[in-house]
Amino acid sequence: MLTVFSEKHALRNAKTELYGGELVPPFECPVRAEYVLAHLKKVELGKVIVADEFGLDPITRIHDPAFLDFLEQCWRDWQAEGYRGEAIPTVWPARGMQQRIPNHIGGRLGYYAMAGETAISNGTWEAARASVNVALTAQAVIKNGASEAFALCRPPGHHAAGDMFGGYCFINNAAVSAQAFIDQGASRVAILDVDFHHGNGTQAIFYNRSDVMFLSLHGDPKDAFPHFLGYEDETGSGAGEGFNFNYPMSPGTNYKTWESALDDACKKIANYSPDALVISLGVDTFEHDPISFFKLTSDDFKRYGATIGALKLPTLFIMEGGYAVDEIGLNTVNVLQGYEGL
Ligand code: Q9C
Ligand code: ZN
Repeated sequence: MLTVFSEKHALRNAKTELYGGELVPPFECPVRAEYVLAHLKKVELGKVIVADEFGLDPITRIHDPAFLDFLEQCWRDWQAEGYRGEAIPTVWPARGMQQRIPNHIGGRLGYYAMAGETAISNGTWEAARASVNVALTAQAVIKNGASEAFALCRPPGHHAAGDMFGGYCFINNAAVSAQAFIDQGASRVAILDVDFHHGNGTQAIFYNRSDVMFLSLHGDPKDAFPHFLGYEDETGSGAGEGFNFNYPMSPGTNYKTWESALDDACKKIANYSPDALVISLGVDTFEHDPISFFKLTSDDFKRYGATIGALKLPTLFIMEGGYAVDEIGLNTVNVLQGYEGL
């Protein structure tokens, strides 16, 4: 399988994440991508190519231009205030409050943020742009006839909505790629999100559409981030009714339970008969992930890769989460090798 990569991922190198009331080194860190790259080279998964530049047009098909301007300018505006730390929101337009976009960077941060753990700092915008270019390059490989490709994206994307960042995500790489398939003539695209966390951004983006089906297997929002989306009764709205499927699962969920959800999701995908399948591939379902509560083993990743491969659809794998960095290479590549029947 071909991999697309960009060294510019390393520009996303925040020093702080707000976690448990402390500022800690971010779980979503540069070595994640380096370890995945090292492991796929070690097992000779296939060629690695560098991302092309796609510009803003495919991104604005999904994201609000004012939101993109905010991401681009945020660090500069934050520094201009004279603040000494990284840009972290501390105020939100909560229930009963105005949904107007303020001038002050502190207000704009809160307006566009879905959560407070994700600091914006120097290079964040450039890395997020490189990440979506990685996804779009891999998407083009499939459009040009390949049956699969792996976009080694970093930073991840699935928590980012049209005008919202957070959960370590800024630009929704999976959504931009799915939209690119549609814009290039696909009638239907399915996005299967196997990251531990619910793909709230991707769900929100396609919630009222029937041309992009969204299915997510994740920690029950009652117990897991992002807490405020991802329930089973969220099935789509308007034209999108019946094209959104959530599989929330409890703390301690093992492969047997997780696999039944995957099998059900795969049946729905097969019935939908999409022109392309996008996998939001997070490996934070791993038993030793530091911030998650599923119990998948490294071998389980190979097993479910094979299940996805059995769909026999053009498949674009997009890297999302996974924070057990020592095993992130093995677990990610196991999915890709399982898919290839290895
Ligand atoms: N106690 C992705 O995997 N913090 N984002 C959760 C857990 C945010 C995860 C706190 C987790 C975001 C792409
Ligand atoms: Zn995740």
